[in-house]
Amino acid sequence: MNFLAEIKEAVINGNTSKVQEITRAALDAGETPQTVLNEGLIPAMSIVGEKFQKGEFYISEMMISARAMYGGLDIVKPLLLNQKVESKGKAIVGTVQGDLHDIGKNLVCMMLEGGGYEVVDLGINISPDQFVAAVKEHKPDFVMMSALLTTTMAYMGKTIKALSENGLREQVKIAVGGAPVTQKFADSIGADFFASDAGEAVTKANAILALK
Ligand code: B1M
Repeated sequence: MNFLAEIKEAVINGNTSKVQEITRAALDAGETPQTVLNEGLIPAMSIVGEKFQKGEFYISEMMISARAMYGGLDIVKPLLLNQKVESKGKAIVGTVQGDLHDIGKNLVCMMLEGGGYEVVDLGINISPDQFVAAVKEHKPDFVMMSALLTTTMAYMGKTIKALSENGLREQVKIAVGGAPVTQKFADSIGADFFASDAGEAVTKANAILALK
């Protein structure tokens, strides 16, 4: 079995120490941190989701796998952040109200930091009012929202509405993402852009800044 397949298996099995051991071995053998992340750690969580959907995994097992993924992330994160360049702009990032999923949101924060952005991570279960307060306090260039549940996606639109009602909409560029989110949905709620993954959140933010 190759390293990436072994990482996936260890994440699925929720074996944090094994994930860390193989992640280190993979990096020592010359795999890049991006490959370990994008072809090992992230796809493992998709398989975990499929198992949950099929009834093969309970929530407790999803949580244990998430913890194991974080074990690998702890190792690759400093390597990805080493590629840091000068500060480009500020982004506030949060998972929307009612939603507790944070892995994708944390990856977005990590890639933004690695891409030279100042990041204010609001955390999970962030209400429209909390986003509004954060925009007033931090005056960011970007507001980035993550949602993993079809039921919580609606809070993205509610947050944009709340920003408009508070006269803040034109001060920020708003980006949305997360597994159930699509370009069509982003357009329907009036977001400035949709990013399908954390890397795209950075490249699209860069493109917007270049236009300013
Ligand atoms: Co949950 N969960 N979960 N879960 N969970 C999903 C999302 C689900 C698809 C599983 C399934 O049924 N197949 C399903 C949602 C169904 C739906 O609504 N369509 C689901 C469910 C139902 C639930 C509960 C309701 C289960 C229950 O209680 N009955 C519950 C809800 C809790 C809540 O939030 N209120 C729940 C709970 C949990 C755990 C707590 C156990 C755990 C989360 C742990 C944590 O985050 N710390 C968990 C997990 C781990 C998952 C799966 C298995 C994995 C999610 C993940 O981390 N993926 C997930 C299945 C799946 O997604 N296939 C599932 C890896 C991550 C890197 O991907 O977050 O998509 P993702 O991020 C990507 C992109 O989407 C993008 O970048 C990342 C890649 O670079 N991206 C952005 C994300 N946010 C972005 C923001 C941006 C840009 C890009 O801003 C611009």
